[in-house]
Amino acid sequence: MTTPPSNSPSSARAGVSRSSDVPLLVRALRCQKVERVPVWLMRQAGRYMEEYREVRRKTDFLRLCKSPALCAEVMATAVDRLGVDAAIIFSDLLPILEPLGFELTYAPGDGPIIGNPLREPSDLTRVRELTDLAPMEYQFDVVRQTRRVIPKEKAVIGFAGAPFTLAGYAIEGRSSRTFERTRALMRSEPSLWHDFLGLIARSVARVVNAQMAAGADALQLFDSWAGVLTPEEYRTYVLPHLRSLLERLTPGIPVIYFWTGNPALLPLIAPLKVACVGVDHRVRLDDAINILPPTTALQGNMAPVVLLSDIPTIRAEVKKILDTAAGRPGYIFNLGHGVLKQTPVENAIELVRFVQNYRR
Ligand code: 1CP
Repeated sequence: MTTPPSNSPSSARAGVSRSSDVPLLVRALRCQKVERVPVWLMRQAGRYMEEYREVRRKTDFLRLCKSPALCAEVMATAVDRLGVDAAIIFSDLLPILEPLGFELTYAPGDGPIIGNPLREPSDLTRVRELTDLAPMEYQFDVVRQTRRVIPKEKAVIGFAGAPFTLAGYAIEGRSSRTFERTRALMRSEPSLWHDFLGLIARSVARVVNAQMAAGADALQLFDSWAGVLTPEEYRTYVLPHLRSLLERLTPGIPVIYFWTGNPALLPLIAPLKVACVGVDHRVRLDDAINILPPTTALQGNMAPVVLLSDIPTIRAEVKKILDTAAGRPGYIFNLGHGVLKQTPVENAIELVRFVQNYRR
């Protein structure tokens, strides 16, 4: 495959879709044939980048999330340095919990803390469904300002947490690797569980619809911790709420569903009505290609730890992934999960450049 210059008649003859109005990433999400594989990285703006650390020395994290001009600048700086094909808005999963009635802080080095986690049925009385979107207006402003500073051919991705992952933080009250309280509560208080997840799904749907209305080109729903669940837990306690969220989205929104950790969930995820499914590094890319319908795009797969090795190793890993995905319409290069804090920025830059220039 070669990359002819834009508007080349040969690309039109080859049936390559190249509408300059539609970002490359969005065309790949639609499984259209594209001139090259788009690439961006989860957590591409973050602690591994000196420019970000500089901003954080002056602003605490939650305040940063509520400063749209600064959020747009942080993401634009990362996009510019890396040369990636998409900007995800700079924000976080958890601020949406504030207008739902949760007290959120980020302790330095400790991650998010919820001061009043949901633990029993009476706690649900103080949880509010988000119907008035005014408290999230700063996030829609982040979308508008990011769209303004990012070149048109690059996509701006809005995002939110998926119901299970958001509920997990609201119930545990902090980061967890196992979500034991959350999984115990599903079983011991199923009606509380379903009421709470229904409320989250409706609230998130309103927020992400508003992100799209503010100018986002696509949406990523992060179910980062879904992999801690058994397939039965996922089917019974999570899928119905995920489907209800998806049904509430404005028709035509391209959604990327991101989850990690348990390849056994993939057959349950495959029938979801989303444009794209994230494939983390624990899933074999060729298995995902076989299991997902040909009309669903795929994103991801390189283990973030590869970026801690040397350039020849990184190139070899990227090549393996691109060769496996070659010919599959609708593949987006990304890591299986976020960029690690200790990643050398030069390695991330080289990765992006290599994906964009790779020819089989
Ligand atoms: O400066 C800092 O120390 C804050 C670190 C940080 C950053 C840079 C947090 C705290 N969030 C973010 C930004 C962020 N979070 C983005 C912006 C885009 C980007 O940098 O490219 C996005 C999309 C998220 C989403 C997010 N927040 C997720 C889903 C993605 C994932 O990694 O799975 C999750 C799980 C969170 C929760 C969160 N935010 C921050 C922390 C420390 C945590 C907890 C993670 C955990 O529980 O282990």
